[in-house]
Amino acid sequence: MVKPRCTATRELVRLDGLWRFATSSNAGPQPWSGPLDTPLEAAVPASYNDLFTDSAIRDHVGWVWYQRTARVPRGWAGERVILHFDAVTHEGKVYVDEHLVAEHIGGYTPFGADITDHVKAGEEFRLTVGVNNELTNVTIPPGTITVAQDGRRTQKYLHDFYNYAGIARSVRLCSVPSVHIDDVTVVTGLDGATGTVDYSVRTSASATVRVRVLDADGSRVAAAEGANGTLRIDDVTPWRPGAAHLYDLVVDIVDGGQVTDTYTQPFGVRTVEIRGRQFLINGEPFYFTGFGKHEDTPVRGKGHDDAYLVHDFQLMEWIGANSFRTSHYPYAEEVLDFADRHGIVVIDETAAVGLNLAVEGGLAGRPHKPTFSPESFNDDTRAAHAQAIRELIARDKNHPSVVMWCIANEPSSHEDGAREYFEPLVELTRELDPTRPVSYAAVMFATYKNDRIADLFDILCLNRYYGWYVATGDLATAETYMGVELRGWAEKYDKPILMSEYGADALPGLHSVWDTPWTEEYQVAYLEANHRAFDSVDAVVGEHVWNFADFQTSNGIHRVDGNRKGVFTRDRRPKTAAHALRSRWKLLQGSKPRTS
Ligand code: GCB
Repeated sequence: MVKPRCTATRELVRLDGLWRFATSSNAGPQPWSGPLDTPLEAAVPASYNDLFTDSAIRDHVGWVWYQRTARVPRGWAGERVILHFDAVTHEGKVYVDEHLVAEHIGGYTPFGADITDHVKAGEEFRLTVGVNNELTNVTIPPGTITVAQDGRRTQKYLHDFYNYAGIARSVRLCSVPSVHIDDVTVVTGLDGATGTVDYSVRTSASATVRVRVLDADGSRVAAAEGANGTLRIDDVTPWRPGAAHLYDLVVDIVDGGQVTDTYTQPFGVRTVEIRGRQFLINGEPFYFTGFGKHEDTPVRGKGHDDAYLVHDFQLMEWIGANSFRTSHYPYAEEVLDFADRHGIVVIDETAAVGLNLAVEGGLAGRPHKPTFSPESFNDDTRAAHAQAIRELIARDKNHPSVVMWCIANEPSSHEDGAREYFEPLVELTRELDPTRPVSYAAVMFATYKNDRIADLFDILCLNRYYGWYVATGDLATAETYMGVELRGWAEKYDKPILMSEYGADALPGLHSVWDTPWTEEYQVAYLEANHRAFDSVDAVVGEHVWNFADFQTSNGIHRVDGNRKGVFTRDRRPKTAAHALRSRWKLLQGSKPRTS
């Protein structure tokens, strides 16, 4: 499925705006069978949780219903009509009038439905969408539902961000010709000054395919006929971090001299490679500076917002960040398109966060149930995880900004069963995309001594909180621990190491002359101590601070209106640490600091 685009043969109608809304308790037994009888309206795109003042809606566990009417443009007679959802979190059921037209599980990847047989050009239809936020041991991410003593259903999950749900990204009605382009894949290489572009096009029926490559000024730089092939671009301008350059691959289906479908796929020419302990982009060593982020803003929750998109990228540029990780789920496609156009490097993550029963037990010092077992995370969990990987790569394979896949955050990789669980998933990822390195972000309980899966991956991504969860308030010890650990991983695995998380909470306005956790000064000193350790180890190829901005979590005694490890506040104001990071990163400019 290609991303919906308006082209000479395809049109789009956006269905964003206000939709009627009700939780299952107020929606009647068959909410799709007629107009939803409700006083509430919800914004799309947005998570629904923070829109209303009623905590019964915010904390609702189960189905909610959205409804609106839509009209098929009268000019679409004879075309296929497709409904496209960028994300319905976590499970969606779509009805056109009384007909169930799509079901999808997985809250951060797109899906569509061909509704041609249920609608007529020029006429209106009723569109009802059921959205379910339930997380179980076989969903990605996982969670559990319990029933409280008073009968309320409540949800627990193993990840540290609020379980926002709803229609968080755009909904579109699209027209496509009956014989159409279904999928386009582009893989690029560099051969001296020439760019190579291996392309492959899938069509809905057998058809004659023509392709051409246009440079940014519209000039044609290569062309070919056939559904697969290799194009060569002489004097290519590569896509580089900080200096994006995009070409367009224009794909046409031609029938009797007429173009019957046309689709434009932007791409950049660049290579990614791991050589020894280095991470190379276009053959040059790259040092990552940036953040683990979240899609999280006041009121909208995880709803995509172009204004925050622009502002967040401005702040990243201001601070000298050249990259970020889509922790802990695939972000809206608009974010990756923007990164492509602005030369920001992306580590693209699945929503497999929380495959770990050791974290809670470990922090409380309690024994825990085995993480990988038939009762907890089992073959069905792995099947859901495999599907999440397939959908992520299918959606994001053509983005030059995406330089690596991260298939899980903090799984219990030191436990029995971890290797059996992960080996087939790593194989699957490599099969689907042999061109990008594969990683996972390792939890602190998985050390270089006991981790069981690191050798399966291309690079070591470490989440470490020395000076915060460990050696709290003692930065000298934290620095020593960090250095020892880094040297341990580097010697054992001889692979590059990316610090994929390190960070300390800070409450803006809280100050101290001593090393006092939660103060702005402590956040700065914490980062400096960690940086000294990173700079002393050659294998470290980058640093992603946790987190770009404060974000909402479920309630907990370690959280003060959410997680406060942001370098920016939730409304994107800089804490003192932002200025300190800026001084360091503006000097680095994508190169490793030269020390010893
Ligand atoms: C982690 C997790 C991240 C949390 C963070 C924290 O290791 O990967 O999701 O938010 O720690 O602040 O505890």
